[in-house]
Amino acid sequence: MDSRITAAMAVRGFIFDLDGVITDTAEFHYRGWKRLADEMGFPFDRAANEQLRGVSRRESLLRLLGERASQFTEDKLQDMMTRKNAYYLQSIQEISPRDMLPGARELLQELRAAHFKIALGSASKNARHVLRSLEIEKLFDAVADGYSVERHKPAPDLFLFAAKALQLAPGECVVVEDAAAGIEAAKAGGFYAVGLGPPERVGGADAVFPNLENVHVANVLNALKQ
Ligand code: B16
Ligand code: MG
Repeated sequence: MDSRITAAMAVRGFIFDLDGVITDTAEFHYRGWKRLADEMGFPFDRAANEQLRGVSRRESLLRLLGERASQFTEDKLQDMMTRKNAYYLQSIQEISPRDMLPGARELLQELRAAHFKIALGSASKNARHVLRSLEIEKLFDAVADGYSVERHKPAPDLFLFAAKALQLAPGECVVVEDAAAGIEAAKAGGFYAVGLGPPERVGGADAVFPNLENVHVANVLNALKQ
């Protein structure tokens, strides 16, 4: 039997990224960074924000600052991250179960009903807070977030942490991601990767969908066999 077919049949768990997959907190991250950049007098726009998709808070700040980063002490960098996070937390106060991206809740529920194990694999330190606001904490067997590992995406560490928590091997798990750094992390760790978004961004995945709308377990497993 073709090795890809055998492997897709071996899938026992799913690891979901949060921002851009389950809910769209990207806009709130953008507004937080934009407010900080405006206050500091740094240029920042939506195009620059695309470079921050899926990367950690610290790496986001370093990318935003570019060559300016070396002018700042560690204390000042920490201060800027704290300020941005305060703006972000203010803006996500209103998040509710209505803010799930189309198809996400349905797929999570279908996976649970079919007894797949489910983990979160998000770079965010606010991930648990967001899961609670969306009222979906109970759908996850494990949570890997911004506190779980030192090395962030594109390193595979976060997804390896999630797989271990699920007691599964990487080859038994599908990672669902919207960021190029996340796809790179999944492939580096030996996971199946499902990319959500344009192929220019997530084309390195084993299967690509525009988003999770009308995506069922069977669609994912069949796409992995292609
Ligand atoms: P925080 P994900 C990522 O979430 C976001 O996409 C990214 O923009 C953000 O900088 C990162 O979390 C860290 O978030 O500041 O809340 O710790 O896509 O990995 O779910
Ligand atoms: Mg993401």
